[in-house]
Amino acid sequence: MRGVLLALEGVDRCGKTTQAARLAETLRQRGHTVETWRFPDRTTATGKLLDAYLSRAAEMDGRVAHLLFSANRWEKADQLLRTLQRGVHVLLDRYAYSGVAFSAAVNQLDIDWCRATERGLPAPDRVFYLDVSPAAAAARGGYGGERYESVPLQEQVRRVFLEHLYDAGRWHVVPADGSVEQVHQQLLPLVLECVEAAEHHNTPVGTLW
Ligand code: NYM
Ligand code: MG
Repeated sequence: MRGVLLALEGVDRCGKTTQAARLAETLRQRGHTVETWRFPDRTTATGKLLDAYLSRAAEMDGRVAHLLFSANRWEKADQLLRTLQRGVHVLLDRYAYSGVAFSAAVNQLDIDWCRATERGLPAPDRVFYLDVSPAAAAARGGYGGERYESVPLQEQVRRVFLEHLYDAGRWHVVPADGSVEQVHQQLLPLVLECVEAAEHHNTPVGTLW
């Protein structure tokens, strides 16, 4: 049986990284094989350019940044499919939805143009949108260091996620202003349901969009 592909999405500081680690730990305790992957992957050649862009060490046209974020996913797509085929579940800490939401909201790029570069990527079986209010996210540690980390921009990003990318068939919007443990307790049954369902029917991995 292939692994399931699950994406955690949301604005900056919504708790995706923390929740991905907690979910992976809980799934492993229950005997599942899980990997967490994060995008952008800052270790690759494109990732290093993106890290410089995000930390403001480099300036870049918004379209160029968008294409690099997209390339940063495409260069891992085959490896992602092979990992799923080995029966490993993959939790994605951001994916193509962040790619479209940030580029469209922050650099005012056309949404269809932004979506086009993601078309054909492996599609997550489920997307968990961690819905934190931008003001609560801003109050969490470390906010403000990178490009895009301001309350008005994050509000626009949230709007693109929920008004343009939300897909009722695939997305769960999980309120995320609560504690790590409260959010984990909301996410866990939803994630377990996907993982356990996958053990019964082996549908092929879909593609975006
Ligand atoms: N980001 C992330 C994008 O603008 N496009 C993308 O495709 C992805 C995956 O990068 N502010 C933005 C969102 C974040 C920033 O992400 C870095 P993180 O999860 O803080 O490392
Ligand atoms: Mg960040």
